[in-house]
Amino acid sequence: MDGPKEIFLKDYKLPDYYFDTVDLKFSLGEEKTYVSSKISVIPRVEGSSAPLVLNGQDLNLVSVKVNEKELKDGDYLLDSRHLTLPSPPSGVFTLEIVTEIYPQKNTSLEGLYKSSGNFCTQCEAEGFRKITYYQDRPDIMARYTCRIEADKALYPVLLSNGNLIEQGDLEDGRHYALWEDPFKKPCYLFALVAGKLESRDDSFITRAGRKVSLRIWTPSQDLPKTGHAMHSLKAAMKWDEDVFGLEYDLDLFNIVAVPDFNMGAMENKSLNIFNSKLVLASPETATDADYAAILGVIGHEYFHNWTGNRVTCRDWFQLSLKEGLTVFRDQEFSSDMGSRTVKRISDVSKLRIYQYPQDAGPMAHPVRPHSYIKMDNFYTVTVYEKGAEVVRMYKTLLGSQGFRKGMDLYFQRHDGQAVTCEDFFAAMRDANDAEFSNFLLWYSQAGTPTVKVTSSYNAEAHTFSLKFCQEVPPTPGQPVKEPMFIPVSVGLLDSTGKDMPLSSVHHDGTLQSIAKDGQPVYSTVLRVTKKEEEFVFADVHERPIPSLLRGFSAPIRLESDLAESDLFFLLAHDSDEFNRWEAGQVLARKLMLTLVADFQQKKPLVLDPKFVHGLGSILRDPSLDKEFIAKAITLPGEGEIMDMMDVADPDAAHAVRVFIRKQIAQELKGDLISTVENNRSSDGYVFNHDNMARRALKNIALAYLAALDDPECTALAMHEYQTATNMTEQFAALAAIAQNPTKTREEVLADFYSKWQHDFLVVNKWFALQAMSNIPGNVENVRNLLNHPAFDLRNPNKVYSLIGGFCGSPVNFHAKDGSGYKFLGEVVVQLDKINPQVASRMVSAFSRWRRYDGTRQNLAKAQLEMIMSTNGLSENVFEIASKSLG
Ligand code: 0A1
Ligand code: ZN
Repeated sequence: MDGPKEIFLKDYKLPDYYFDTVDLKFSLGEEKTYVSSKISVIPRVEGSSAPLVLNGQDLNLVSVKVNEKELKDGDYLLDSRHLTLPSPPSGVFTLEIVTEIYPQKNTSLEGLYKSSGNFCTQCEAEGFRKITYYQDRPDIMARYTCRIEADKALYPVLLSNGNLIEQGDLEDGRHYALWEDPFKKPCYLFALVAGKLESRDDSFITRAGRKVSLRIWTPSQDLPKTGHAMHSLKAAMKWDEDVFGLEYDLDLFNIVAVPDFNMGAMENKSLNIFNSKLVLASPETATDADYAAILGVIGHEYFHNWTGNRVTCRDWFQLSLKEGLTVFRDQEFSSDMGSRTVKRISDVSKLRIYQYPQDAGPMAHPVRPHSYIKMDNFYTVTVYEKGAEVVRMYKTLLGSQGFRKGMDLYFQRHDGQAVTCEDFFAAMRDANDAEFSNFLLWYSQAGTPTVKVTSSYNAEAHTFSLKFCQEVPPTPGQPVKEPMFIPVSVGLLDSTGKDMPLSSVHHDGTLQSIAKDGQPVYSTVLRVTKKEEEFVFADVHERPIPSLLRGFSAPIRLESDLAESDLFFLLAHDSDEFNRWEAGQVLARKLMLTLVADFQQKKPLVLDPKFVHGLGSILRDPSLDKEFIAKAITLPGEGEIMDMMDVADPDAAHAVRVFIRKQIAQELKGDLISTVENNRSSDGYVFNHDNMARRALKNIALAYLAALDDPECTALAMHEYQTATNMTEQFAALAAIAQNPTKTREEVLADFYSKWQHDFLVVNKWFALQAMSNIPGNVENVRNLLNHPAFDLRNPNKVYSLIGGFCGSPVNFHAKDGSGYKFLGEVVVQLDKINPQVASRMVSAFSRWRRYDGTRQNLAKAQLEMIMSTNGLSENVFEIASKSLG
């Protein structure tokens, strides 16, 4: 067998053949399934006789016909990955292929597979080739019909993309449905579902007055839990009309929830398939975080109808064209439905916790990668979240209206096409007559830029200078970088904490006016484009405190020369709420790093009272949003602190975090207790900002208190657990109690399981909570949970909860005896045989092994080597493991 092949962006070639129409027929069976496809093929260049190469994997070829004539063995070439017609007819021709497949044995969950007895598909990125031989690439856009035939009693519901145009009964208890999708699409957007499902039905009237039927399909017992998903869908449809002028384009929109799914959800044209976790919710079983995730992901998949489906990607390197843009759109949607500041804080935290480490490790890749072995490995936080930051920067630079003009032009130019990131850039530029060509570096250079800022005030000249110096670190394959185009949003605070009016700035030898229409502005976006650059504000009548990178205007690491007192000042006064939070985080990170050094030198740990005082005033400030307070009093995680150390020390980072939490709990105990008491639910669960904010604040206060592990606080946590009427508060109380290795912990965990064992989504939370625990020696407990009757390696959600959760524990995954690494190594090998995509996500936990001390390095490296030496390793795991070692 050939070794895994790397595919490069620079090798992209237009296809030799296009497909115009594709008629699919599925005959679904328990033993085998037949798939027939009839494709009208059009050569790109008239008269071309280039070979036609089709992708195929794990298929049994039954027959191939060209222009209705069956081909014999020698007329085509077949290998384990391709079916090639060496000399197809010149001109337009018809190609008919029949394959036999075995969905019931498909544990990879790509292609056609079974989940809880129902058939469903997952074709992105390259799963369609597991259904039939095809040019499995997104620039092949065709019009599809799909006829599904199956046993009527077992599979009463038959769904595919587009409109249902015919259905009826057949012999032997079978029936069929014929679907037609009027829109051209790439095969990754094809979907089929067949099963015993029922739907919650609703409708949406578009702004043009068209009625769209909305259906959410689940097994009947889950239907009551689909109300929030339906509400989210309708809100998303309305929002896209209001904000982007984008209307839904068919008369039917289906969502199907399945329990076995590798990712969150999939935007197949008019037939979105979702991981059940992102559809099903009730106050008793789902937390506020689940409700928020459902809102965001329902929005995300719906928004793909325009950004992804109507305009799609030319090739998989362009993935961020649809994903970065659609994440940006779902972030904005969620912001508009809740609190903009809190949403921004959550998104930036996610970027810092997951994307920055990726950008600094062996898997670092640009938002548009240059190469891949398995595309599945590039559905990453870089492509999604950093990609969304890149889209956000267009908006920051061009303003809301300019951004909208760019979007309009993008659709005007490219509706129905498969395009590139340059096409998006060009639409933004041309719609605004903008000049920002080196902005494209955001797509091609990996690594998080570091920007150092030094400030100085000239009291005589009344000028205030900001000097920027940027550095983009080397990443695999990119040793030297060019300076990036970085929008830095800035405001200047006066000594009372108010924003100063900004009138003009000296830059590049010219004095530029900032004021708009003669009116002063209070925040401006500086365009930092060089390695070193200075901006000098004029007419600044007192020494200001600069508020830099407001709203996190670029995905960079900012290092400023602000003094501790300046940060406390910003924390108390900045009109940019994001930066208030950020000032607190900068202070916390500095403090934690100092204490880590003390811990390593075995010095006694002492907490700076100014810090506790700062948190205390935030906690007590009635003018602040409660969810903002909850975010502001949450300490950076161990990961973020380890990220800032030369050699990551999980034990020190964890010990320091625990120490600070206990200290804060001790010193603010009275305030924290009243926070819990004053924020209990008075009536039923409502999913809106005020109620979520109240619960968030109550829950964090309880978590602090329970860290003290004293009888009073444990009793309080027990009381909250027992009296909770919703999962948000019940689970938070359980988690609070479970911090400490006590008998109460064991009892409450057992109680929770016995209450919820019938609900697999709740049981997954229970697995995750135990897996993530930092209780010493937890590896053994997690190992035992692998054999728990509710656990199953074939279900990705369970793996993400238990194995993924475990890898998030600084103490146990990184246990110095190597027991955590050994556990993960063994699981990855086992899992790879079942589901390579999920296995490769798990193996990524090893990728930053070089960040740790020598002992840990050797132990982790040994596991990676063991994995690499495994027979029959998948390409997915091979790519991550080999790049991690390389
Ligand atoms: N396009 C989907 C996510 C998705 C990607 C890959 C998958 O299989 C490898 C499945 C789903 C989204 O962005 O929602
Ligand atoms: Zn997406």
